[in-house]
Amino acid sequence: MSRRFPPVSLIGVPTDVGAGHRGASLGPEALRIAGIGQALAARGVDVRDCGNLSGPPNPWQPPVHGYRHLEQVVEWNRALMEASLRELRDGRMPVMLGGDHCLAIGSITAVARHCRDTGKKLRVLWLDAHADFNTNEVTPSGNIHGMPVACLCGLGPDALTRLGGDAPVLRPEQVRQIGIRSVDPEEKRLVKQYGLDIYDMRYIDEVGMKAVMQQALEGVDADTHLHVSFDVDFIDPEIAPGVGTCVPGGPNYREAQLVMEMIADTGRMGSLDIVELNPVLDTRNQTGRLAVDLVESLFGKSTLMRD
Ligand code: 6HN
Ligand code: MN
Ligand code: MN
Ligand code: MN
Repeated sequence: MSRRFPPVSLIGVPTDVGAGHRGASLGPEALRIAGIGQALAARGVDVRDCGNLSGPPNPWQPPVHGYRHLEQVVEWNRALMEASLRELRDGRMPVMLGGDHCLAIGSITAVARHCRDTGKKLRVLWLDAHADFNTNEVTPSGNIHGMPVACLCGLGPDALTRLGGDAPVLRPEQVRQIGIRSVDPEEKRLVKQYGLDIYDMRYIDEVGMKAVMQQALEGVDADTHLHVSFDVDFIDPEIAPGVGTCVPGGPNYREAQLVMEMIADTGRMGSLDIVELNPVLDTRNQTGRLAVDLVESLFGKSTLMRD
């Protein structure tokens, strides 16, 4: 069963500088305590825990020109981009233990660079309650964790859009967003203008998760690198309360599992972010344990043996 999965490198990114609540910086340790390393090893995956990256502390300042903590966000993402690229070049699958969702800028910039070098097609699956497509001009909060997809598509400050040199890192058609149910008014206009492929909760209710995932994975082939950006607030907060920005009406346990199982079936996942877990808001690491349970399914654990 480990055949389909390359060796994994866990990279802890203990930061909450992009968020509006403190606490996501404790996410990496909560995921370790929930047993992420052991769970993957038990799946037969070769796991190396690289420990935590270091970066600037959270200065807890108000936004400046529509960005809160821009300098700190840039510094964390630069460190992550370099660390992630190192693991990718070493033939390993980086698994980012977040940390708030701003870290997807560094993570995906590294993956895009690696795909360019190796001639792979990159597809990003963005599992989230939010579209994360704000800019400093339209953001209601100034929190950069609400902006990573826009930055990756070239909308944002040079320091973030050109972290790896070239911009844009992604074309909108490389992204599929699943589980979306909270988009700010001006952000809505932007996602329409950029033509983002959004499978929102209404669409999931109407056609069902299986059809949604078939569509989101259409065209994925042997030359595809799938990057999964898993924001834990994707899941319904009834079962995943440990997040800073929870929105009711998300996928239930089985719907979330099906998403992970269908991604695992492709055998093409090459990198993964696990973000926005906030242990301070959780109950006895319930959400941390659920995240690990879902990640096991991403690595091929299903209810029945289908291998
Ligand atoms: N996340 N759209 C809101 C904002 O402040 O821009 C919420 C963003 C949440 C971001 O959960 O990664
Ligand atoms: Mn979110
Ligand atoms: Mn997010
Ligand atoms: Mn439902």
